[in-house]
Amino acid sequence: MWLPCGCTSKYVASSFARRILASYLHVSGRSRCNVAAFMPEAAGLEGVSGRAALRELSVSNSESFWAAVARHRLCWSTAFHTVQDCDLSRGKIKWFEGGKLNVSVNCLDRHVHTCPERVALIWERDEKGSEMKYTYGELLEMTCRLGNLLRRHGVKRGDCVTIYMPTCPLAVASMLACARIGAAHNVVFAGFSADALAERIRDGEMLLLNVVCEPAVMNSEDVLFLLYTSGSTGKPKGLVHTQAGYLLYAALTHRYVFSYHDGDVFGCVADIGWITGHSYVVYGPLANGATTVLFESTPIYPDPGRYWDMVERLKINQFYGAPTAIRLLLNYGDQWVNKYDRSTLKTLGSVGEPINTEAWEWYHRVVGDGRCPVVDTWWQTETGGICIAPRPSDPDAEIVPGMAMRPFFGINPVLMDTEGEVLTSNNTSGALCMAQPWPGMARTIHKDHQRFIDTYFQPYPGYFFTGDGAYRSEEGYYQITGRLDDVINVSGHRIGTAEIEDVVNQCPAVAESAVVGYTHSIKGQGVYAFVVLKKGIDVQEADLSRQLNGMVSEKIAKYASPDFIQFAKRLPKTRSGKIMRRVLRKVVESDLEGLGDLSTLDDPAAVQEIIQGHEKLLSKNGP
Ligand code: 6R9
Repeated sequence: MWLPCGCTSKYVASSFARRILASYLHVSGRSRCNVAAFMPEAAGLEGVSGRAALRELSVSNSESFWAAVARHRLCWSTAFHTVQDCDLSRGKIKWFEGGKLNVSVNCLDRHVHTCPERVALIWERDEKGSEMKYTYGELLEMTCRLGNLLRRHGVKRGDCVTIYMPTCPLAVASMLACARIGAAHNVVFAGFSADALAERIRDGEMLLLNVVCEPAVMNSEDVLFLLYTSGSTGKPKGLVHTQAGYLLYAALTHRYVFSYHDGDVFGCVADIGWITGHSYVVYGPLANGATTVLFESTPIYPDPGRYWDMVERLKINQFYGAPTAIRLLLNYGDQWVNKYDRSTLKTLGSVGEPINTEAWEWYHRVVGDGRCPVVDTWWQTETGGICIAPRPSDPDAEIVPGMAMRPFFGINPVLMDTEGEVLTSNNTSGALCMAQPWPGMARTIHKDHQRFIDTYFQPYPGYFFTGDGAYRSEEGYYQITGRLDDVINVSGHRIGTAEIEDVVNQCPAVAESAVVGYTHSIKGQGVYAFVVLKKGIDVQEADLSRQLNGMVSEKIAKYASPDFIQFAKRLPKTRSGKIMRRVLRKVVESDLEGLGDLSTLDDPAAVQEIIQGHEKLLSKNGP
């Protein structure tokens, strides 16, 4: 027997009555009414008179906050008895114990019950105009058939199923089918075309299978999935996420960071093999009953207008993409954007890397016509969902270009100095840590809990260490400065590589850049910049190098100006678009043996080009 998700008639009646009552009351009653409209379950929380108070309570009394949200937003078969049982110093994280639920029921059945004909997925296939739509009813049937298929093949609760499929409905149904029968999934990036794969799967016995598949009753802390991410050492880590806390956090962030409302079409163009695909293509949107887009093509196929053509055709309301794609498209000019009607867009999102000012401005001014908030969302595979983003905040609250800015509900960021002390003032930089647990965080590294503790909890005991550096502005806003291992120390001056890249990228001839440090006999570390030029740019490399050095000296400091500038056709990137600085560092240190795991690399040929370019530069300029 599945309990309804807090939306019992009793609840609706009482919150309705409260709202009516509040509208007749004084000012605090009015803002209480606003809070109720903003987040219904928050209306029952003591002392919450506005959004700022709600944010404060989510940190100061996080148990009450998360209990109310979990009761209201998830559909439980047994209610939880303990909100949280966490000890960050030991890497122990447990949420909603005693609770039982099924993630696929939360993502499908409950919406099928209320609106079976609502479109769950729009599959934007490689050929434009060939999109296919799947209703919640159809996705549930597909999921149940696959669940039965897996069971027939002996897959049991607690097993782990590796999914190697491109971003397509069958892949989503496979993830949900695992969740339905209680198996964990492990999605890896795939190269098959979806059609080729669908053909193979249709060939199997699928259509004969029953469309009813009894959902397994799962504990809150049973494993939902593992996802591999390559660490800075190059040895991939299988991060483990569990059922209730992850789903709740993905759903809540999806709803509030993007201001998603019922009936919106949500377009996150990430591959499902990346955590962004898990949380914001699949679990967050489906838990909220949204229509979510599965983007199976590339931003420049058949031309650089592809995204915006899709926005017009599918009437997308929220668009969520990566800075690397924005930088790429900016190169091709505004005409590819202006050709299409983008009036449905309400929020634009960015994820994966710091978004440089030029790309942010273009995204905001050209793509969003200057009227859509741009949310630069900071988070990680480890955090499960967005932790720092400009929204939610008051509708007219300022958004600073290229800044993630504000912590989400329940998130308590701190900056640490090199001695491991918490920095309390503003206008300061440090190592970004989280002082409190939240439901979406990873629970362990698959088969290596000690590595989990050593990596995330041991560097700053009692805190979760993100591995990123951040700056907190005078106003208290956060700006991510990049991975801490991407910090260079030149003659005792610590400088984030992202800071230098931001200046280099401001040069109109530059499409993108990557800066790394290398061992320098005098300065400790030297600065080495890889620069990719915009298409059709014809300049003398020596002249441009001088210009870039001048820009960095002027905007940052003389010591930050690159010792070497290598011009490259492209940079080695992960398939989610992150520049692999780890690989670039190894090339520059001439440690080709130590390149580490390259399995997440988008195109291995890019590394060979970089190695050759580096050798050429060295032979010209000496070591
Ligand atoms: C979601 C995702 C995590 C790392 C993270 C940080 C970088 C992500 C960012 C950002 C600056 C942003 N990162 N979003 N840096 N601004 N808005 O990307 O997960 O693949 O695990 O990478 O990506 O360095 O630590 P994942």
